[in-house]
Amino acid sequence: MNTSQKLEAFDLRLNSLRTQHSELLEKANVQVEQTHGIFSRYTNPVVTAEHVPLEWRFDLNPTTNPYLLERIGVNAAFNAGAIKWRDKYLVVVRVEGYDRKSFFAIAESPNGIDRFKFWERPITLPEISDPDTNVYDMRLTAHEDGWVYGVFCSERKDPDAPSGDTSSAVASAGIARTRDLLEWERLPDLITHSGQQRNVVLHPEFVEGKYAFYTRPQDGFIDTGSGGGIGFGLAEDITHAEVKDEKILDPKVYHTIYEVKNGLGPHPIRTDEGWLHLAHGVRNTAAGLRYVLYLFMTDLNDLSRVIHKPGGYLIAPINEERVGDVSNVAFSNGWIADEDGTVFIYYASSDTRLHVATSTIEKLVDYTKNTPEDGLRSAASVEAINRHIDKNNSISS
Ligand code: M1P
Repeated sequence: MNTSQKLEAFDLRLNSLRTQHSELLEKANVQVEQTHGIFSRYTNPVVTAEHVPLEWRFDLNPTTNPYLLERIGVNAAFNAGAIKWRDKYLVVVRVEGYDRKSFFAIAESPNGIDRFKFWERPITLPEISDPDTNVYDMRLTAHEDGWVYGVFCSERKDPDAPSGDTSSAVASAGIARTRDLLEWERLPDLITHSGQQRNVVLHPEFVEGKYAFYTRPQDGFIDTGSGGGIGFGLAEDITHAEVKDEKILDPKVYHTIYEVKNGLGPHPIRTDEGWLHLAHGVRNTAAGLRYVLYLFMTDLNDLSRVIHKPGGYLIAPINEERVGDVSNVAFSNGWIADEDGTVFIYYASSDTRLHVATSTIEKLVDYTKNTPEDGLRSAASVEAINRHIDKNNSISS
């Protein structure tokens, strides 16, 4: 090919990439009713690796990239925090490169269900003196102190790993805050005294004049060991946050969907009946771990007291959601409760892509209050079904 043919090929390819990209970004999402009536899924994921701007992935200069090859690949776009911001629906996506490093980037939608578009640049998250190797799963909290906080997992190589062990890691809760979602101030990581931390969430209101954190203590990076469960504790000073005492409010339990471990999703939503929580539970199977999402409610005045807990899961991965980099995973760290009572649940499937499910506060509260609790035995499950049948028979007779 001579130079002008090369340039022509370059332009053709660039136009085609741009067309495909804008078609993807404009694609409408269609609601799919579910038999259970509790929430709706949508036909398409809301954010995928392909949504990432071409400018991040390609050198668009025909002189330095004559074949228009992708220079920086994006592997996945998933586990996103969420916030309604200036009438737009924003997700802070965990974007993972081909190099396995995750970072955060904001995508914005006019309606919360489709047309998500990334902002011009990913978030530049300041590092602290001991830099993170990897950061992921940011939970956003618009706190009553006026700041928007992002609490996320900060991962570093285990300094005590024996030589040759290049996998062992240590997870802790990183904290950053912003007033405009553009400039972020990094604060010291949360200090706890219970091992490693992932899935840490900041409560939006002061509790006893202090910052309240939901935690998930565990002994190792993957295994909970003697730790586990969703914990709760208070910190006096957010600029040097330390939770001295953690109370486990939602433990892991044998033969449940959260038998191996669990962790809070986004911060809870205040309702008239209590704080509504979305969490993930993990069980073991012959095919590996299975992550599903469940709801529970805590007391408005005693945040560490669970007052309603439906048995089983709300959202489990189905169909193509079941397959990805880490298959059989539904995970959520973001939801938005809109002024009209609509709830947008942003959940990721199999550590690969981001979806939305919609419901309402009223329906989710009804579900949480009235779904039978886990009876923890097969016989108790049958008893619950029989109570239903008896109730239904008394209506028809
Ligand atoms: O791979 C599934 C999930 O595993 C972790 O969650 P947990 O700490 O509860 O095991 C996180 O790394 C999460 O990002 C991931 O989706």
